[in-house]
Amino acid sequence: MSLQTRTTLPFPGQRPGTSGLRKKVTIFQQPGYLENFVQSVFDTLGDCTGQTLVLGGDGRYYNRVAVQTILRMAAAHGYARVLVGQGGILSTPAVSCVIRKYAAMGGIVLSASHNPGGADGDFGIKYNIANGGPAPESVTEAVYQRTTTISSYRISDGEEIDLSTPATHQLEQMVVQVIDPVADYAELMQQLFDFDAMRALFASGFRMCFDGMHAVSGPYARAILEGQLGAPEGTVINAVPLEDFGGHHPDPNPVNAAQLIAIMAADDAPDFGAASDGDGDRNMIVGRRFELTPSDSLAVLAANATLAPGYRQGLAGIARSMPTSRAADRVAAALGIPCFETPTGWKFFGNLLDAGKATLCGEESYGTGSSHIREKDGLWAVLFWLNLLAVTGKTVRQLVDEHWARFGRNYYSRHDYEAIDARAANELMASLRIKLPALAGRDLGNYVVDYADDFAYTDPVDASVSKEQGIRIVMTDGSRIVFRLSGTGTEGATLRVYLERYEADPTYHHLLTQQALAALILIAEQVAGISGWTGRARPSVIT
Ligand code: VG1
Ligand code: CO
Repeated sequence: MSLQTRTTLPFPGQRPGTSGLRKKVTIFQQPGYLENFVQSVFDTLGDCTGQTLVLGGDGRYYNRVAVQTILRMAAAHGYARVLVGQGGILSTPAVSCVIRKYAAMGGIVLSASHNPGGADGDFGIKYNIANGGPAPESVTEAVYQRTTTISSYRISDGEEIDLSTPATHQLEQMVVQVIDPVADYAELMQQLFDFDAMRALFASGFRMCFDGMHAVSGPYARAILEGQLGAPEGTVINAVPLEDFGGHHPDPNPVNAAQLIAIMAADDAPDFGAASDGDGDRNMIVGRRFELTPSDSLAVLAANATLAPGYRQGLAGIARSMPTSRAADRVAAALGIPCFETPTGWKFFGNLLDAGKATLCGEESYGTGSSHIREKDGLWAVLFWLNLLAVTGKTVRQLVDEHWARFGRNYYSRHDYEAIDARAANELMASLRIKLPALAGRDLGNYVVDYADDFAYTDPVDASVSKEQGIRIVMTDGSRIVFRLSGTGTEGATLRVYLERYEADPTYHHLLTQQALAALILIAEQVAGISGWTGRARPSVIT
């Protein structure tokens, strides 16, 4: 066994997006591609001698190969110890939990999250820092710069490590500790939620369906819901992680989790439904014949947070990404706590959580989380809801109806135009940017524009500035249209159009969402010329 330095040439385009570097598997399979990126991460970090690294992924195709490569590279960089999930598996929230619990220097998550997997699908890699959260832009940008000049990487030529059972191995001077991927995470959940109340709920005959989407959360959900809370076997469907997620998009929204939606719409539907994504950090909450937006989910959790033991002392603040609906802002105002508005991507919540300024965070893209870790957390959100259902004895629909009656309803929808021509997408955004200064005060349909801008964020903790984070057109009644380009896709560009309208009057709280937003949808098309630029008459996904 020996350490080697191998020469390499830079690959173009290794700039991390909203959440790490995501590319087609075939791109990652090019010799040196993964190694270059990992070496650039290690070079950016500096001295790793004696440190602990956490390593795991969502089990998608190429996960097993990448884990072995990264172990051999870590051994060549002086790490004292790598904690790696059994089988190379760790959900994104579990990585965050383990980094924090064992005071690791950081972790590497192998996932392309909600993107499809398999040999023709996507792969991804992301570095998380010592607080357990995604590296901030300053780090990801430095990594990218390093990838453009890299000329060699260091690696051990040691043997493949057996990851099939929890055990300790030696690789060069480094200890490889294969850990149970679920145990630490499950222990954290027990500290936050009322497991007795949830056990009693299941014992009373309460029925639930959790869709693991053949992704990483299946084993976590089985261990906690079926194993610890006594939910009947079969509560978790599609529970076995597969390298290609069974050919589906592991994206928990009503379009991609159609099986769960059908189960929850049936006459004999269970009381509660939920799904998570590829790497286990997203959640979709579904009531019986009732779909809930993630923005509303965040607001309801915030309004009822003190019902869960881990949040009994109340919330310091709430943070949401800019395109997320402003339902949570109304709760924050009622609670007398601040509500922060950040750019899209969980990395922007890290500083607010570390500084104790925010306790709950959420994104409209089925992401919810809290200060318990530094990633969004799918199963955590599901358990939070279960805890609320257990202690209130109410249904999802009742809790949400009561919430709207008290705070009003923020009708909300996101329209995605996926895999469109990247140049056309950029031109659409550029032409929209030019129009912004002239929009304020103008009539658009029955709306009057209050202001229109390109969202820029100054981090309240470290004063770092992030520009061009989404174009927003805000009406005088608080309704909004937001346009942004996705930073996680791997084919062409994806345009996201976010639509929001506030309705205070309970008589109008049960309209069909797309109808309630029809006037704004029309305005979005007229202002941005979406069909002209994209050649698409309608979005490919509506959530
Ligand atoms: C999307 C979502 C964003 C989320 C990101 C990563 O990014 O919109 O809210 O944080 O995915 O989530 P984008 O740039 O495509 O809009 V995950 O679960 O894919 O790590
Ligand atoms: Co994810």
